[in-house]
Amino acid sequence: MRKVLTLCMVMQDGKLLLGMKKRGFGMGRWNGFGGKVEEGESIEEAARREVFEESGLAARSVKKRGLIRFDFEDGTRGVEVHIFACDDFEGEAEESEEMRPKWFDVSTIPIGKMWTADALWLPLFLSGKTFEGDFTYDRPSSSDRTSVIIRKNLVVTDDKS
Ligand code: 6OG
Repeated sequence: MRKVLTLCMVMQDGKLLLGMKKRGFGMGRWNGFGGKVEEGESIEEAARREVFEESGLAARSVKKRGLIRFDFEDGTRGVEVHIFACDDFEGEAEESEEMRPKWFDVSTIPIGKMWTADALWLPLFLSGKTFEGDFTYDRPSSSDRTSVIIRKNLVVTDDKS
Protein backbone atom coordinates (compact mmCIF):
# COMPACT_ATOMS: atom_id res chain seq x y z
CA MET A 1 0.00 0.00 0.00
CA ARG A 2 1.08 3.52 -0.77
CA LYS A 3 1.81 5.83 2.11
CA VAL A 4 -0.83 8.57 2.36
CA LEU A 5 0.85 11.94 2.89
CA THR A 6 -0.25 15.55 3.12
CA LEU A 7 1.45 18.58 1.64
CA CYS A 8 0.20 22.04 2.52
CA MET A 9 1.22 25.18 0.64
CA VAL A 10 0.80 28.21 2.92
CA MET A 11 0.20 31.54 1.18
CA GLN A 12 -0.15 35.12 2.40
CA ASP A 13 -0.18 38.43 0.50
CA GLY A 14 0.99 36.73 -2.69
CA LYS A 15 3.89 35.02 -0.93
CA LEU A 16 4.47 31.31 -0.53
CA LEU A 17 5.89 29.78 2.64
CA LEU A 18 8.31 26.93 1.98
CA GLY A 19 10.37 24.89 4.38
CA MET A 20 13.90 23.61 3.84
CA LYS A 21 13.65 19.95 4.81
CA LYS A 22 16.36 19.28 7.37
CA ARG A 23 16.02 15.51 7.68
CA GLY A 24 14.39 12.39 6.24
CA PHE A 25 12.63 12.01 2.90
CA GLY A 26 13.37 14.97 0.58
CA MET A 27 16.14 16.40 2.81
CA GLY A 28 17.91 19.41 1.31
CA ARG A 29 14.88 20.45 -0.81
CA TRP A 30 12.36 23.23 -0.29
CA ASN A 31 8.79 21.98 0.00
CA GLY A 32 5.42 22.69 1.53
CA PHE A 33 4.61 21.27 4.98
CA GLY A 34 3.18 17.85 5.58
CA GLY A 35 3.64 14.22 6.48
CA LYS A 36 1.89 10.97 7.21
CA VAL A 37 -1.78 10.70 8.04
CA GLU A 38 -2.13 9.00 11.43
CA GLU A 39 -4.75 6.46 12.41
CA GLY A 40 -8.03 8.00 13.48
CA GLU A 41 -7.42 11.35 11.84
CA SER A 42 -8.81 12.67 8.57
CA ILE A 43 -6.44 13.71 5.78
CA GLU A 44 -7.43 17.34 6.38
CA GLU A 45 -6.74 17.07 10.14
CA ALA A 46 -3.35 15.57 9.34
CA ALA A 47 -2.61 18.48 6.99
CA ARG A 48 -3.37 21.04 9.72
CA ARG A 49 -1.43 19.11 12.38
CA GLU A 50 1.65 18.80 10.18
CA VAL A 51 1.61 22.52 9.34
CA PHE A 52 1.60 23.27 13.05
CA GLU A 53 4.31 20.74 13.93
CA GLU A 54 6.65 21.79 11.13
CA SER A 55 6.10 25.57 10.86
CA GLY A 56 4.46 26.62 14.13
CA LEU A 57 1.49 28.11 12.26
CA ALA A 58 -2.00 27.19 13.46
CA ALA A 59 -4.05 26.61 10.30
CA ARG A 60 -7.69 27.57 10.88
CA SER A 61 -8.69 25.93 7.63
CA VAL A 62 -7.13 24.27 4.60
CA LYS A 63 -8.51 23.68 1.12
CA LYS A 64 -7.93 20.52 -0.91
CA ARG A 65 -6.27 21.39 -4.23
CA GLY A 66 -4.63 18.31 -5.63
CA LEU A 67 -3.81 14.64 -5.45
CA ILE A 68 -0.60 13.27 -6.90
CA ARG A 69 0.68 9.70 -6.76
CA PHE A 70 4.45 9.37 -6.94
CA ASP A 71 6.29 6.14 -7.73
CA PHE A 72 9.98 5.34 -7.83
CA GLU A 73 11.72 3.02 -10.29
CA ASP A 74 14.34 2.01 -7.72
CA GLY A 75 11.71 0.17 -5.67
CA THR A 76 11.21 2.87 -3.03
CA ARG A 77 7.58 2.62 -1.93
CA GLY A 78 5.19 4.94 -3.74
CA VAL A 79 3.34 7.75 -2.02
CA GLU A 80 -0.03 9.41 -2.45
CA VAL A 81 0.29 13.11 -1.68
CA HIS A 82 -2.82 15.16 -0.89
CA ILE A 83 -2.05 18.79 -1.62
CA PHE A 84 -3.77 21.60 0.30
CA ALA A 85 -3.72 25.39 0.30
CA CYS A 86 -3.83 27.42 3.49
CA ASP A 87 -4.24 31.19 3.70
CA ASP A 88 -6.14 31.22 6.99
CA PHE A 89 -3.76 30.72 9.91
CA GLU A 90 -2.48 32.23 13.15
CA GLY A 91 1.04 32.75 14.42
CA GLU A 92 4.50 33.32 12.96
CA ALA A 93 6.48 30.72 11.05
CA GLU A 94 9.22 29.22 13.20
CA GLU A 95 11.98 26.74 12.54
CA SER A 96 11.24 23.19 13.67
CA GLU A 97 13.42 20.08 13.91
CA GLU A 98 12.25 19.09 10.46
CA MET A 99 11.92 22.36 8.55
CA ARG A 100 13.47 25.82 8.20
CA PRO A 101 10.62 28.02 6.90
CA LYS A 102 11.03 31.02 4.61
CA TRP A 103 8.58 33.24 2.73
CA PHE A 104 9.18 33.54 -1.03
CA ASP A 105 7.79 35.96 -3.58
CA VAL A 106 6.11 33.92 -6.26
CA SER A 107 8.77 35.24 -8.69
CA THR A 108 11.67 33.89 -6.57
CA ILE A 109 10.42 30.39 -5.72
CA PRO A 110 13.56 28.16 -5.58
CA ILE A 111 12.17 25.69 -8.09
CA GLY A 112 15.62 24.20 -8.83
CA LYS A 113 15.87 23.14 -5.19
CA MET A 114 12.44 21.52 -5.03
CA TRP A 115 11.21 18.12 -6.21
CA THR A 116 11.37 18.07 -10.05
CA ALA A 117 7.63 17.65 -10.66
CA ASP A 118 6.87 20.70 -8.51
CA ALA A 119 7.81 22.81 -11.54
CA LEU A 120 4.81 21.25 -13.31
CA TRP A 121 2.07 21.24 -10.67
CA LEU A 122 3.02 24.36 -8.70
CA PRO A 123 2.04 26.73 -11.55
CA LEU A 124 -1.41 25.08 -11.60
CA PHE A 125 -1.60 25.48 -7.83
CA LEU A 126 -0.56 29.15 -7.98
CA SER A 127 -3.15 29.92 -10.65
CA GLY A 128 -5.91 28.58 -8.39
CA LYS A 129 -6.58 25.32 -10.21
CA THR A 130 -7.19 21.88 -8.75
CA PHE A 131 -5.36 18.94 -10.28
CA GLU A 132 -4.61 15.24 -10.19
CA GLY A 133 -1.55 13.41 -11.42
CA ASP A 134 0.82 10.48 -11.44
CA PHE A 135 4.57 10.79 -11.64
CA THR A 136 7.25 8.14 -11.67
CA TYR A 137 10.70 9.24 -10.54
CA ASP A 138 13.90 7.25 -10.96
CA ARG A 139 14.63 7.50 -7.22
CA PRO A 140 14.08 9.90 -4.32
CA SER A 141 15.84 13.27 -4.29
CA SER A 142 18.69 14.03 -1.94
CA SER A 143 20.34 17.35 -1.14
CA ASP A 144 22.84 16.98 -3.99
CA ARG A 145 20.79 15.11 -6.55
CA THR A 146 17.47 15.93 -8.20
CA SER A 147 15.09 13.09 -9.07
CA VAL A 148 14.47 12.44 -12.75
CA ILE A 149 10.88 12.07 -14.01
CA ILE A 150 10.44 8.87 -16.02
CA ARG A 151 6.66 9.08 -16.60
CA LYS A 152 4.15 11.80 -15.98
CA ASN A 153 0.47 12.52 -16.16
CA LEU A 154 -1.11 15.70 -14.79
CA VAL A 155 -4.64 16.96 -15.40
CA VAL A 156 -6.59 19.98 -14.23
CA THR A 157 -9.76 18.79 -12.53
CA ASP A 158 -11.73 22.03 -12.26
CA ASP A 159 -10.89 24.11 -15.31
CA LYS A 160 -13.48 26.87 -15.30
CA SER A 161 -11.61 29.13 -17.72
P1 6OG B 1 7.63 12.84 5.95
O1 6OG B 1 8.01 11.52 5.35
O2 6OG B 1 8.80 13.74 6.17
O3 6OG B 1 6.74 13.56 4.84
N1 6OG B 1 6.41 14.62 -0.39
C1 6OG B 1 6.63 15.19 -1.58
N2 6OG B 1 6.55 16.47 -1.93
C2 6OG B 1 6.82 16.76 -3.22
N3 6OG B 1 6.76 18.04 -3.59
N4 6OG B 1 7.14 15.82 -4.14
C3 6OG B 1 7.23 14.52 -3.79
O4 6OG B 1 7.58 13.65 -4.75
C4 6OG B 1 6.97 14.16 -2.46
N5 6OG B 1 6.94 12.99 -1.77
C5 6OG B 1 6.62 13.29 -0.51
C6 6OG B 1 4.87 14.83 1.51
C7 6OG B 1 7.19 13.79 3.54
C8 6OG B 1 6.67 15.11 3.04
O5 6OG B 1 7.15 15.28 1.71
C9 6OG B 1 6.06 15.37 0.81
C10 6OG B 1 5.16 15.21 2.94
O6 6OG B 1 4.75 16.54 3.15
C11 6OG B 1 7.97 12.36 -4.51
O7 6OG B 1 6.72 12.74 7.13
